[in-house]
Amino acid sequence: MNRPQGFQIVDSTLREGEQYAGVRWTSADRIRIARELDAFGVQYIEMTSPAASPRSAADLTQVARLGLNAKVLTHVRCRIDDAQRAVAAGARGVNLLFGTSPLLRAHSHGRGIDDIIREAREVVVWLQQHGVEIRFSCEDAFRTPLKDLLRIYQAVDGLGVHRVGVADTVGAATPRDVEEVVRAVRKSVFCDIEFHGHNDGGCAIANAHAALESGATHISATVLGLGERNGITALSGLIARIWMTDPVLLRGYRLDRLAALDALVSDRAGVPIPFNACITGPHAFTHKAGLHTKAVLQDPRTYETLDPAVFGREREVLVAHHLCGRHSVAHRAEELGISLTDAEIGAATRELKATADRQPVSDGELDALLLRHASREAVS
Ligand code: HCA
Ligand code: CU
Repeated sequence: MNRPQGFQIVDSTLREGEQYAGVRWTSADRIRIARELDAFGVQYIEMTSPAASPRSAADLTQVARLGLNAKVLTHVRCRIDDAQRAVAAGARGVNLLFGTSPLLRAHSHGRGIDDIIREAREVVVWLQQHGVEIRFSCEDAFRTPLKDLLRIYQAVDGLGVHRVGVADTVGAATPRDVEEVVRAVRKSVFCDIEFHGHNDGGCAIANAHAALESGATHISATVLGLGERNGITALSGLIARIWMTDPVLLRGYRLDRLAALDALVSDRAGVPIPFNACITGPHAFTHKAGLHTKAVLQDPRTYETLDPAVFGREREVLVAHHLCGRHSVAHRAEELGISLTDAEIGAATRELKATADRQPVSDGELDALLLRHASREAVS
């Protein structure tokens, strides 16, 4: 397995993200999200097709004119009229897609593989005359026979597209499937390779990482993983995953802005940050059980592979509960400037556990309990 040498993020919060049920970005949302994505450091911002609605077209133009570092792309059907609208709206690049699996060919557009290649050629050649970056993606690539898939990719690679896209549209691929297909594509084309993976089987982040390890150069992701059904690779999950194995690849990003980006999108989408979101989940750096807190208080690396400080987040050690241990209790006493003997810490811990078994204990109640144990000693 070769370590990836580099990669680029194609953020699709403003395209795939708005396919999540209930999401409806306003023009102001799109601009704010685009600016925040740019500040974080994504290389590409993919926006909904201008063919989708008048507002989609106008907002694409507005975001394309913001002068961001990120290249503003739009995602369109592989049709001349869509491509014309994309160029007219001012997109710097066009992400084309064509359904290639037997199911989509039968029920979505009725084309054969030769038709797909012919129509792709027409659109790609037209776009080349207009100087935009071109990506061609096979929708439902993992349910497309590999020989059909490679034939299409080789054809568009031969035309000179910048990237091909490999899409796990139904979220059914495993990391092994991704490895097999992306490696085969890597051997068949010269251009860059983008991976886009849905999360129906819970593998979206793992699959994106497998794609990188197998030769993909671009990963499609959205903030919070927003997308059709239960979404796609979440940006924060992708970043966490890469940080653990190839942190040098994250040099160019403002990792300390990730939490603010997730918070902005959560607020604008009306979707809470999932409790299990990597890095940005509300308790992603909270330690609770006594065994954990004891070790973390000595050296956080015992139970943390991500350093919260890198991501502008803070570590939290929970004490006021029945799973507490004497070390976390002693630590809290120390924070309060209360000095307790070992025996007092033991007694305070026992009382805390017994109380927490009966009812929730607030932080204030915990502190009062510790003060009581200290004053017992002072009195006696
Ligand atoms: C969709 C399209 C897409 C496109 C991905 C891509 C998918 O079905 O809405 O262009 O690479 O998942 O196939 O999001
Ligand atoms: Cu998708």
